[in-house]
Amino acid sequence: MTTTKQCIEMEDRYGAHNYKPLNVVLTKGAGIWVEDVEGKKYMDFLAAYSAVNQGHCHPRLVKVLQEQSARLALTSRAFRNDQLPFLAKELCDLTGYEMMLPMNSGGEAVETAIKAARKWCYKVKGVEKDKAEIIVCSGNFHGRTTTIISFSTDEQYKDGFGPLTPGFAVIPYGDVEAFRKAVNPNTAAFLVEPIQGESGVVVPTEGFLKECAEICHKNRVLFVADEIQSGLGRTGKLFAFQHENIRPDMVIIGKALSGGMYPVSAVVASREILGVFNPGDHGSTYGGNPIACAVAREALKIIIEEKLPERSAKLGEYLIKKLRTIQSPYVDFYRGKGLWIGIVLKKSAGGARRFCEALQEKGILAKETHETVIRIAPPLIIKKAELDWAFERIREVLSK
Ligand code: IF1
Repeated sequence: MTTTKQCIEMEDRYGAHNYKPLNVVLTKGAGIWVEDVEGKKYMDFLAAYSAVNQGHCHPRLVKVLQEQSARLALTSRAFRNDQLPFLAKELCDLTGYEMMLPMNSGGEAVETAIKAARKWCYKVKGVEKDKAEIIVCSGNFHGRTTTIISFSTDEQYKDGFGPLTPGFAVIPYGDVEAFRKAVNPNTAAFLVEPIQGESGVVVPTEGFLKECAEICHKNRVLFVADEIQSGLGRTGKLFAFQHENIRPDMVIIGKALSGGMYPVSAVVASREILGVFNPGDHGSTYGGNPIACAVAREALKIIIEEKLPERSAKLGEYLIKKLRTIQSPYVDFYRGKGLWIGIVLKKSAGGARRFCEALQEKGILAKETHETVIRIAPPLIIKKAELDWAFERIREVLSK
Protein backbone atom coordinates (compact mmCIF):
# COMPACT_ATOMS: atom_id res chain seq x y z
CA MET A 1 0.00 0.00 0.00
CA THR A 2 1.80 3.16 -1.16
CA THR A 3 1.43 6.27 0.99
CA THR A 4 1.51 9.95 0.06
CA LYS A 5 4.71 10.44 2.06
CA GLN A 6 6.46 7.49 0.40
CA CYS A 7 5.50 8.68 -3.10
CA ILE A 8 6.60 12.25 -2.47
CA GLU A 9 9.97 11.14 -1.13
CA MET A 10 10.57 8.80 -4.07
CA GLU A 11 9.49 11.35 -6.67
CA ASP A 12 11.61 14.08 -5.09
CA ARG A 13 14.60 11.79 -4.93
CA TYR A 14 14.50 10.41 -8.48
CA GLY A 15 12.52 13.06 -10.38
CA ALA A 16 13.86 16.47 -11.46
CA HIS A 17 12.27 19.28 -9.52
CA ASN A 18 10.81 21.19 -12.47
CA TYR A 19 7.47 21.53 -10.69
CA LYS A 20 6.26 22.35 -7.19
CA PRO A 21 3.05 20.31 -7.10
CA LEU A 22 0.51 20.32 -4.32
CA ASN A 23 1.39 17.45 -1.96
CA VAL A 24 -1.45 15.24 -3.10
CA VAL A 25 -0.73 11.86 -4.71
CA LEU A 26 -3.58 10.86 -6.97
CA THR A 27 -4.38 7.31 -7.91
CA LYS A 28 -7.90 7.40 -9.40
CA GLY A 29 -10.04 9.75 -11.47
CA ALA A 30 -13.63 9.69 -12.69
CA GLY A 31 -15.53 12.67 -14.05
CA ILE A 32 -14.82 15.70 -11.88
CA TRP A 33 -13.48 13.61 -8.97
CA VAL A 34 -9.97 12.37 -8.26
CA GLU A 35 -8.83 10.23 -5.33
CA ASP A 36 -5.49 10.16 -3.52
CA VAL A 37 -3.58 7.09 -2.32
CA GLU A 38 -5.18 7.36 1.11
CA GLY A 39 -8.65 7.27 -0.43
CA LYS A 40 -9.44 10.98 0.05
CA LYS A 41 -11.59 12.42 -2.76
CA TYR A 42 -11.10 15.82 -4.36
CA MET A 43 -13.04 17.82 -6.89
CA ASP A 44 -10.61 18.69 -9.70
CA PHE A 45 -10.85 22.45 -10.37
CA LEU A 46 -7.87 22.52 -12.73
CA ALA A 47 -8.82 19.76 -15.20
CA ALA A 48 -5.13 19.33 -16.07
CA TYR A 49 -5.00 22.92 -17.37
CA SER A 50 -8.14 22.32 -19.45
CA ALA A 51 -7.08 19.03 -21.00
CA VAL A 52 -9.80 17.17 -19.10
CA ASN A 53 -12.84 19.21 -20.22
CA GLN A 54 -14.68 15.91 -20.78
CA GLY A 55 -13.96 14.72 -17.23
CA HIS A 56 -11.41 12.17 -15.96
CA CYS A 57 -11.38 8.75 -17.64
CA HIS A 58 -14.46 9.42 -19.74
CA PRO A 59 -15.88 5.92 -20.39
CA ARG A 60 -16.19 6.53 -24.13
CA LEU A 61 -12.55 7.63 -24.35
CA VAL A 62 -11.32 4.70 -22.24
CA LYS A 63 -13.20 2.32 -24.52
CA VAL A 64 -11.77 3.81 -27.72
CA LEU A 65 -8.26 3.87 -26.24
CA GLN A 66 -8.53 0.21 -25.18
CA GLU A 67 -9.94 -0.94 -28.52
CA GLN A 68 -7.57 1.01 -30.74
CA SER A 69 -4.46 0.21 -28.68
CA ALA A 70 -5.30 -3.49 -28.95
CA ARG A 71 -5.82 -3.16 -32.71
CA LEU A 72 -3.15 -0.83 -34.13
CA ALA A 73 -1.14 1.60 -32.04
CA LEU A 74 1.65 3.14 -34.10
CA THR A 75 2.63 2.85 -37.76
CA SER A 76 4.65 6.10 -38.16
CA ARG A 77 3.66 8.33 -41.08
CA ALA A 78 5.82 6.25 -43.42
CA PHE A 79 2.56 4.34 -43.92
CA ARG A 80 -1.09 5.45 -43.72
CA ASN A 81 -3.70 4.36 -41.18
CA ASP A 82 -7.51 4.25 -41.12
CA GLN A 83 -8.01 6.78 -38.31
CA LEU A 84 -6.13 9.91 -39.47
CA PRO A 85 -8.23 10.51 -42.62
CA PHE A 86 -11.41 10.57 -40.54
CA LEU A 87 -9.96 12.82 -37.80
CA ALA A 88 -8.66 15.16 -40.51
CA LYS A 89 -12.07 15.41 -42.18
CA GLU A 90 -14.04 15.62 -38.94
CA LEU A 91 -11.75 18.31 -37.47
CA CYS A 92 -11.86 20.37 -40.68
CA ASP A 93 -15.65 20.02 -40.91
CA LEU A 94 -16.05 21.05 -37.25
CA THR A 95 -13.73 24.08 -37.48
CA GLY A 96 -14.44 25.12 -41.09
CA TYR A 97 -10.78 25.03 -42.17
CA GLU A 98 -9.49 23.27 -45.26
CA MET A 99 -6.55 21.29 -43.82
CA MET A 100 -4.98 20.07 -40.58
CA LEU A 101 -1.55 18.85 -39.47
CA PRO A 102 -1.54 16.44 -36.48
CA MET A 103 1.11 16.57 -33.74
CA ASN A 104 1.38 15.39 -30.13
CA SER A 105 2.01 18.15 -27.57
CA GLY A 106 0.75 21.69 -27.67
CA GLY A 107 4.30 22.99 -27.92
CA GLU A 108 4.87 20.88 -31.02
CA ALA A 109 1.71 22.27 -32.61
CA VAL A 110 2.82 25.84 -31.83
CA GLU A 111 6.22 25.06 -33.42
CA THR A 112 4.34 23.68 -36.44
CA ALA A 113 2.34 26.92 -36.72
CA ILE A 114 5.53 29.01 -36.44
CA LYS A 115 7.22 26.97 -39.19
CA ALA A 116 4.11 27.16 -41.41
CA ALA A 117 3.83 30.94 -40.92
CA ARG A 118 7.50 31.51 -41.69
CA LYS A 119 7.50 29.27 -44.77
CA TRP A 120 4.24 30.89 -46.00
CA CYS A 121 5.88 34.31 -45.46
CA TYR A 122 8.78 33.38 -47.75
CA LYS A 123 7.06 31.19 -50.34
CA VAL A 124 3.71 33.01 -50.65
CA LYS A 125 4.12 36.55 -49.27
CA GLY A 126 7.59 36.81 -50.81
CA VAL A 127 9.52 38.18 -47.84
CA GLU A 128 13.32 37.91 -48.02
CA LYS A 129 14.83 34.70 -46.56
CA ASP A 130 15.33 34.72 -42.75
CA LYS A 131 13.62 38.14 -42.40
CA ALA A 132 10.19 36.83 -41.24
CA GLU A 133 8.93 38.33 -37.99
CA ILE A 134 6.18 37.03 -35.71
CA ILE A 135 4.45 39.37 -33.28
CA VAL A 136 3.51 37.98 -29.84
CA CYS A 137 2.09 39.50 -26.64
CA SER A 138 3.54 40.19 -23.24
CA GLY A 139 2.37 37.59 -20.72
CA ASN A 140 2.18 34.93 -23.43
CA PHE A 141 2.44 31.23 -22.78
CA HIS A 142 2.78 29.00 -25.82
CA GLY A 143 4.91 26.13 -24.56
CA ARG A 144 8.38 25.24 -23.34
CA THR A 145 10.58 24.58 -26.41
CA THR A 146 13.65 26.80 -26.75
CA THR A 147 12.14 28.69 -29.70
CA ILE A 148 8.86 29.27 -27.86
CA ILE A 149 10.44 30.44 -24.60
CA SER A 150 12.61 32.78 -26.74
CA PHE A 151 9.59 35.09 -27.00
CA SER A 152 8.29 34.58 -23.46
CA THR A 153 8.18 37.68 -21.27
CA ASP A 154 8.62 35.58 -18.13
CA GLU A 155 12.33 35.70 -17.25
CA GLN A 156 12.19 32.39 -15.42
CA TYR A 157 11.03 30.56 -18.58
CA LYS A 158 14.14 31.85 -20.44
CA ASP A 159 16.76 31.84 -17.70
CA GLY A 160 19.68 29.60 -18.61
CA PHE A 161 18.25 28.38 -21.90
CA GLY A 162 20.02 30.75 -24.37
CA PRO A 163 20.98 31.45 -27.05
CA LEU A 164 17.39 32.39 -27.91
CA THR A 165 15.66 32.18 -31.29
CA PRO A 166 15.37 35.57 -33.08
CA GLY A 167 12.49 36.80 -35.28
CA PHE A 168 9.88 37.71 -32.68
CA ALA A 169 8.51 41.09 -31.55
CA VAL A 170 6.55 41.58 -28.30
CA ILE A 171 3.65 44.01 -27.85
CA PRO A 172 1.62 44.63 -24.69
CA TYR A 173 -1.41 42.27 -24.57
CA GLY A 174 -4.53 44.27 -25.46
CA ASP A 175 -2.69 47.21 -27.08
CA VAL A 176 -3.98 47.63 -30.65
CA GLU A 177 -1.89 50.73 -31.38
CA ALA A 178 1.29 48.91 -30.37
CA PHE A 179 0.28 46.09 -32.69
CA ARG A 180 -0.40 48.52 -35.56
CA LYS A 181 3.08 50.03 -35.08
CA ALA A 182 4.81 46.63 -34.82
CA VAL A 183 3.41 45.37 -38.14
CA ASN A 184 5.90 45.84 -40.98
CA PRO A 185 6.47 44.35 -44.48
CA ASN A 186 8.40 41.43 -42.94
CA THR A 187 5.67 40.49 -40.50
CA ALA A 188 4.55 36.89 -41.11
CA ALA A 189 2.07 36.41 -38.32
CA PHE A 190 0.48 37.47 -35.05
CA LEU A 191 0.55 34.60 -32.54
CA VAL A 192 -1.88 35.19 -29.68
CA GLU A 193 -3.95 33.46 -26.99
CA PRO A 194 -7.51 34.85 -27.33
CA ILE A 195 -7.59 34.68 -23.51
CA GLN A 196 -4.25 34.28 -21.72
CA GLY A 197 -4.16 31.18 -19.53
CA GLU A 198 -0.88 31.16 -17.65
CA SER A 199 -1.10 34.92 -17.12
CA GLY A 200 -4.08 34.14 -14.97
CA VAL A 201 -7.13 34.00 -17.27
CA VAL A 202 -6.62 37.47 -18.74
CA VAL A 203 -9.46 38.52 -21.06
CA PRO A 204 -8.24 41.22 -23.49
CA THR A 205 -10.06 44.52 -23.86
CA GLU A 206 -13.18 44.18 -26.00
CA GLY A 207 -12.29 44.67 -29.67
CA PHE A 208 -8.56 43.98 -29.32
CA LEU A 209 -8.69 40.72 -31.26
CA LYS A 210 -11.10 42.09 -33.87
CA GLU A 211 -9.02 45.19 -34.59
CA CYS A 212 -5.78 43.19 -34.75
CA ALA A 213 -7.47 40.74 -37.13
CA GLU A 214 -8.42 43.65 -39.39
CA ILE A 215 -4.86 45.01 -39.34
CA CYS A 216 -3.61 41.49 -40.14
CA HIS A 217 -6.00 41.22 -43.07
CA LYS A 218 -4.95 44.62 -44.48
CA ASN A 219 -1.23 43.79 -44.21
CA ARG A 220 -1.33 40.13 -45.26
CA VAL A 221 -0.24 39.03 -41.78
CA LEU A 222 -1.49 35.63 -40.56
CA PHE A 223 -3.67 35.75 -37.44
CA VAL A 224 -2.68 32.62 -35.48
CA ALA A 225 -4.88 31.76 -32.47
CA ASP A 226 -3.38 29.52 -29.81
CA GLU A 227 -6.52 27.79 -28.50
CA ILE A 228 -4.66 24.94 -26.80
CA GLN A 229 -6.05 25.93 -23.41
CA SER A 230 -8.89 28.34 -24.29
CA GLY A 231 -10.40 26.14 -26.98
CA LEU A 232 -12.81 23.19 -27.16
CA GLY A 233 -15.50 24.66 -24.95
CA ARG A 234 -13.53 26.11 -22.04
CA THR A 235 -14.70 29.72 -22.46
CA GLY A 236 -18.33 29.02 -23.34
CA LYS A 237 -17.85 28.75 -27.10
CA LEU A 238 -16.13 26.05 -29.14
CA PHE A 239 -13.22 28.47 -29.54
CA ALA A 240 -12.47 31.62 -27.56
CA PHE A 241 -11.90 33.64 -30.77
CA GLN A 242 -15.61 33.25 -31.53
CA HIS A 243 -16.42 35.69 -28.71
CA GLU A 244 -15.02 38.43 -30.98
CA ASN A 245 -16.46 37.18 -34.23
CA ILE A 246 -13.09 36.84 -35.95
CA ARG A 247 -11.74 34.14 -38.24
CA PRO A 248 -8.07 33.34 -37.54
CA ASP A 249 -5.92 32.17 -40.44
CA MET A 250 -4.56 29.35 -38.30
CA VAL A 251 -5.89 27.76 -35.08
CA ILE A 252 -3.72 25.67 -32.77
CA ILE A 253 -5.53 22.99 -30.76
CA GLY A 254 -4.38 20.57 -28.05
CA LYS A 255 -5.16 19.40 -24.50
CA ALA A 256 -8.91 18.60 -24.55
CA LEU A 257 -8.52 17.42 -28.16
CA SER A 258 -7.94 14.06 -26.46
CA GLY A 259 -9.90 14.65 -23.24
CA GLY A 260 -6.75 14.07 -21.21
CA MET A 261 -6.43 10.52 -22.49
CA TYR A 262 -3.40 10.87 -24.78
CA PRO A 263 -1.13 13.66 -26.13
CA VAL A 264 -2.84 14.96 -29.27
CA SER A 265 -2.54 18.38 -30.88
CA ALA A 266 -3.15 19.85 -34.32
CA VAL A 267 -3.01 22.96 -36.44
CA VAL A 268 -5.92 23.84 -38.78
CA ALA A 269 -5.59 26.37 -41.61
CA SER A 270 -6.22 26.97 -45.30
CA ARG A 271 -4.70 24.91 -48.11
CA GLU A 272 -2.66 28.00 -49.06
CA ILE A 273 -0.96 27.96 -45.66
CA LEU A 274 -0.57 24.24 -44.81
CA GLY A 275 0.17 23.61 -48.48
CA VAL A 276 3.64 25.08 -47.92
CA PHE A 277 4.71 21.78 -46.31
CA ASN A 278 6.23 19.38 -48.81
CA PRO A 279 6.90 15.69 -48.00
CA GLY A 280 9.82 15.50 -45.59
CA ASP A 281 9.58 19.17 -44.46
CA HIS A 282 8.16 18.45 -41.03
CA GLY A 283 6.68 15.65 -38.89
CA SER A 284 7.04 13.48 -35.80
CA THR A 285 7.10 9.77 -35.00
CA TYR A 286 3.78 9.76 -33.11
CA GLY A 287 2.04 12.63 -34.93
CA GLY A 288 -1.27 11.39 -36.38
CA ASN A 289 -0.96 7.89 -34.96
CA PRO A 290 -4.04 5.64 -34.90
CA ILE A 291 -4.58 5.85 -31.14
CA ALA A 292 -4.23 9.65 -31.10
CA CYS A 293 -6.66 10.01 -33.97
CA ALA A 294 -9.23 7.52 -32.66
CA VAL A 295 -9.23 9.16 -29.22
CA ALA A 296 -9.38 12.68 -30.67
CA ARG A 297 -12.34 11.75 -32.89
CA GLU A 298 -14.24 10.51 -29.84
CA ALA A 299 -13.17 13.48 -27.69
CA LEU A 300 -14.57 15.92 -30.28
CA LYS A 301 -17.84 13.96 -30.49
CA ILE A 302 -18.23 14.17 -26.69
CA ILE A 303 -17.67 17.95 -26.70
CA ILE A 304 -20.48 18.41 -29.22
CA GLU A 305 -22.90 15.72 -28.04
CA GLU A 306 -22.62 16.66 -24.34
CA LYS A 307 -22.88 20.38 -25.29
CA LEU A 308 -19.76 21.26 -23.29
CA PRO A 309 -19.37 24.82 -24.73
CA GLU A 310 -23.00 25.63 -23.83
CA ARG A 311 -22.60 24.16 -20.34
CA SER A 312 -19.44 26.20 -19.84
CA ALA A 313 -21.21 29.42 -20.87
CA LYS A 314 -24.23 28.89 -18.63
CA LEU A 315 -22.49 27.46 -15.56
CA GLY A 316 -19.54 29.85 -15.87
CA GLU A 317 -21.89 32.84 -15.79
CA TYR A 318 -23.68 31.31 -12.81
CA LEU A 319 -20.43 30.67 -10.89
CA ILE A 320 -18.73 34.04 -11.47
CA LYS A 321 -21.94 35.82 -10.37
CA LYS A 322 -21.96 33.79 -7.12
CA LEU A 323 -18.24 34.33 -6.55
CA ARG A 324 -18.75 38.08 -6.79
CA THR A 325 -21.14 37.92 -3.82
CA ILE A 326 -18.38 36.69 -1.49
CA GLN A 327 -17.28 39.24 1.10
CA SER A 328 -13.55 38.57 1.14
CA PRO A 329 -10.69 40.67 2.58
CA TYR A 330 -8.31 38.89 0.19
CA VAL A 331 -9.93 39.11 -3.24
CA ASP A 332 -9.22 42.03 -5.55
CA PHE A 333 -11.53 40.92 -8.40
CA TYR A 334 -12.73 37.99 -10.50
CA ARG A 335 -12.24 37.64 -14.27
CA GLY A 336 -12.84 35.02 -16.91
CA LYS A 337 -15.15 33.60 -19.52
CA GLY A 338 -17.30 30.49 -19.17
CA LEU A 339 -15.97 27.94 -16.69
CA TRP A 340 -12.54 29.58 -16.80
CA ILE A 341 -12.18 32.04 -13.96
CA GLY A 342 -9.22 33.74 -12.32
CA ILE A 343 -9.64 34.80 -8.71
CA VAL A 344 -7.22 37.73 -8.49
CA LEU A 345 -6.03 38.23 -4.93
CA LYS A 346 -4.76 41.44 -3.36
CA LYS A 347 -1.00 41.67 -2.85
CA SER A 348 -1.74 41.79 0.90
CA ALA A 349 -3.35 38.32 0.72
CA GLY A 350 0.10 36.70 0.92
CA GLY A 351 -0.02 34.72 -2.34
CA ALA A 352 -2.48 32.24 -3.83
CA ARG A 353 -0.62 29.07 -2.86
CA ARG A 354 -1.90 28.97 0.71
CA PHE A 355 -5.49 29.40 -0.51
CA CYS A 356 -4.99 26.44 -2.85
CA GLU A 357 -3.68 24.44 0.11
CA ALA A 358 -6.72 25.48 2.15
CA LEU A 359 -8.98 24.43 -0.72
CA GLN A 360 -7.16 21.11 -0.87
CA GLU A 361 -8.01 20.60 2.81
CA LYS A 362 -11.67 21.09 1.90
CA GLY A 363 -11.51 18.65 -1.01
CA ILE A 364 -10.95 20.98 -3.97
CA LEU A 365 -7.81 20.91 -6.13
CA ALA A 366 -7.01 24.26 -7.76
CA LYS A 367 -3.72 25.75 -8.89
CA GLU A 368 -2.30 29.19 -8.37
CA THR A 369 -0.69 31.04 -11.24
CA HIS A 370 1.76 33.94 -11.03
CA GLU A 371 1.57 34.13 -7.26
CA THR A 372 -1.69 36.03 -6.88
CA VAL A 373 -4.28 34.27 -9.04
CA ILE A 374 -6.30 31.17 -8.19
CA ARG A 375 -7.29 29.56 -11.48
CA ILE A 376 -10.73 27.95 -11.61
CA ALA A 377 -11.22 25.47 -14.45
CA PRO A 378 -13.30 22.39 -13.58
CA PRO A 379 -14.18 19.76 -16.19
CA LEU A 380 -17.05 21.13 -18.30
CA ILE A 381 -19.28 18.17 -17.41
CA ILE A 382 -19.65 19.56 -13.86
CA LYS A 383 -23.26 19.85 -12.60
CA LYS A 384 -24.82 22.93 -10.97
CA ALA A 385 -25.20 21.12 -7.64
CA GLU A 386 -21.50 20.19 -7.72
CA LEU A 387 -20.59 23.83 -8.42
CA ASP A 388 -22.69 24.82 -5.41
CA TRP A 389 -20.80 22.27 -3.31
CA ALA A 390 -17.48 23.76 -4.43
CA PHE A 391 -18.73 27.35 -4.09
CA GLU A 392 -19.52 26.83 -0.40
CA ARG A 393 -15.96 25.72 0.24
CA ILE A 394 -14.40 28.46 -1.87
CA ARG A 395 -16.52 30.99 0.04
CA GLU A 396 -15.34 29.59 3.38
CA VAL A 397 -11.68 29.76 2.34
CA LEU A 398 -11.90 33.26 0.86
CA SER A 399 -13.95 34.84 3.60
CA LYS A 400 -12.12 33.43 6.63
C1 IF1 B 1 3.71 23.51 -18.11
C2 IF1 B 1 -0.93 26.75 -18.30
C3 IF1 B 1 1.49 26.73 -18.42
C4 IF1 B 1 -0.77 26.45 -23.17
C5 IF1 B 1 -0.99 27.25 -24.32
C6 IF1 B 1 0.60 25.99 -25.53
C7 IF1 B 1 0.84 25.17 -24.44
C8 IF1 B 1 0.16 25.39 -23.22
C9 IF1 B 1 -1.99 28.38 -24.30
C10 IF1 B 1 1.86 24.04 -24.58
C11 IF1 B 1 0.43 24.52 -22.05
C12 IF1 B 1 0.45 23.97 -19.75
C13 IF1 B 1 1.89 23.49 -19.80
C14 IF1 B 1 2.26 23.16 -18.39
C15 IF1 B 1 1.34 23.96 -17.47
C16 IF1 B 1 0.31 24.58 -18.38
C17 IF1 B 1 0.36 26.04 -18.38
F1 IF1 B 1 -0.93 27.80 -19.08
F2 IF1 B 1 -1.86 25.91 -18.70
F3 IF1 B 1 -1.08 27.08 -17.03
F4 IF1 B 1 2.60 26.21 -18.28
F5 IF1 B 1 1.46 27.98 -18.61
N1 IF1 B 1 -0.29 27.00 -25.47
N2 IF1 B 1 0.11 24.85 -20.87
O1 IF1 B 1 -1.48 26.70 -22.02
O2 IF1 B 1 1.19 22.81 -24.57
O3 IF1 B 1 3.25 21.45 -24.83
O4 IF1 B 1 2.18 21.63 -22.60
O5 IF1 B 1 1.02 20.37 -24.43
O6 IF1 B 1 4.51 23.51 -19.07
O7 IF1 B 1 4.02 23.76 -16.95
P1 IF1 B 1 1.95 21.50 -24.08
